[in-house]
Amino acid sequence: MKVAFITGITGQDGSYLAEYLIRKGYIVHGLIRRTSYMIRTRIDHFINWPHSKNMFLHYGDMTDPVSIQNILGKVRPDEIYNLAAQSHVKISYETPVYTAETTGLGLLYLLETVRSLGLKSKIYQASTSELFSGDKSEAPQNEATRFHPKNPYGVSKLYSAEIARIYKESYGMFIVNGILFNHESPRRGENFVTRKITLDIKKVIDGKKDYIYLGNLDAQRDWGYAPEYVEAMWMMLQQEEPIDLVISTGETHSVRDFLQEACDLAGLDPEAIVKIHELYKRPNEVDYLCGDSTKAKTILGWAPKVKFRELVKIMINFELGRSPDPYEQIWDQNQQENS
Ligand code: NAP
Ligand code: F7E
Repeated sequence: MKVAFITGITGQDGSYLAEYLIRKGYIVHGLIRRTSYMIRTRIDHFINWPHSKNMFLHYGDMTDPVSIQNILGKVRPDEIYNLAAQSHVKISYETPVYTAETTGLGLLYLLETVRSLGLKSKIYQASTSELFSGDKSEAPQNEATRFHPKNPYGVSKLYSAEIARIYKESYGMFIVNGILFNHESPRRGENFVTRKITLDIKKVIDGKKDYIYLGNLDAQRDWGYAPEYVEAMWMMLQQEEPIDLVISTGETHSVRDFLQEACDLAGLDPEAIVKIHELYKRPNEVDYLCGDSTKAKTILGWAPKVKFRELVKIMINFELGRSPDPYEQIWDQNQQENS
């Protein structure tokens, strides 16, 4: 049985990835943080901690190298997925140092530990389309597009992407940067724009809120479905060589488009329920992201099934209690098609 270690296991991607790997027969170890209120909603349904036979959780923190050393020394994983991050762009302006430590330096602690212990673990680093400038003239963005981050989160991710490359080239370690564009799901954090919209639509329908307050509706994003993106993470670690790849849908839509589509599905008029508030605007914006995943299609055979309209439908239908999150069906379909 292969052993995987996931940082960020309580997050959107970490929770799907853990389920995906357990279904594949892995033993999964995850890093969790001490919190005053023990709530791990995204993983509660499939773990029976601490009694589960193939799933283990360890207390630690990406800013505490001792905790990383102790865990990796015990677990000695075949595969490491570094998904832990302060991942909110707007909040990275308010906590720039913490963001740099967790999202940037955290990977360095991990890489140094793997190197000094002499582990042969393959390492996946959660890189991002926030490495790009978002200038429309540079789209569609691919592996050759220049990096020019616009915010403290993006530059922290640039540090981790570059230190990953440096350790790969200097020490011959297997480390890949998955340059993933935005990916969403019913498990998306509640203050990212897609989930905020779908959650607030439900609150408006239930009479718990009169308005949805949003920031810049003109930003354009390439939004995919998170369960398909964790499949790409796993595929990248099954290759003979570590190759950095862009993972995206190739379609781009504005926040306004997402809002309109979600409201249409819920039978609401966005004009009547949305107000713009400065609080949700950023000091600088990444205007236009649209990824080109041709290389991932060629090397991994990966291509997303769920595009924009289907994604909005999945999120709204889940929020309004119309249908469950279909991630297991999508994984089964993709597996059948790939075998
Ligand atoms: P998420 O939902 O915000 O999850 C972040 C995870 O990191 C959580 O498990 C969180 O733990 C953990 N974490 C945060 N700070 C930590 C620290 N100091 N020590 C240990 N754990 C810490 O993020 P996501 O959407 O799943 O994204 C996964 C990764 O992919 C992130 O690195 C993100 O930056 C990157 N990424 C995401 C996207 C996207 O569209 N989702 C696109 C490209 C790249 P708690 O639960 O305790 O807070
Ligand atoms: O914003 C605009 C906002 O916070 C999307 C992270 O997973 O993807 C994510 O970063 C757009 C931006 O995601 C609100 O200005 C308008 O243009 O959902 P978001 P993000 O900043 O694109 C990348 C790939 C990552 O790597 C990150 O970790 O929506 N927007 N009004 C708003 N955004 C938020 N959050 N809230 C609003 O009210």
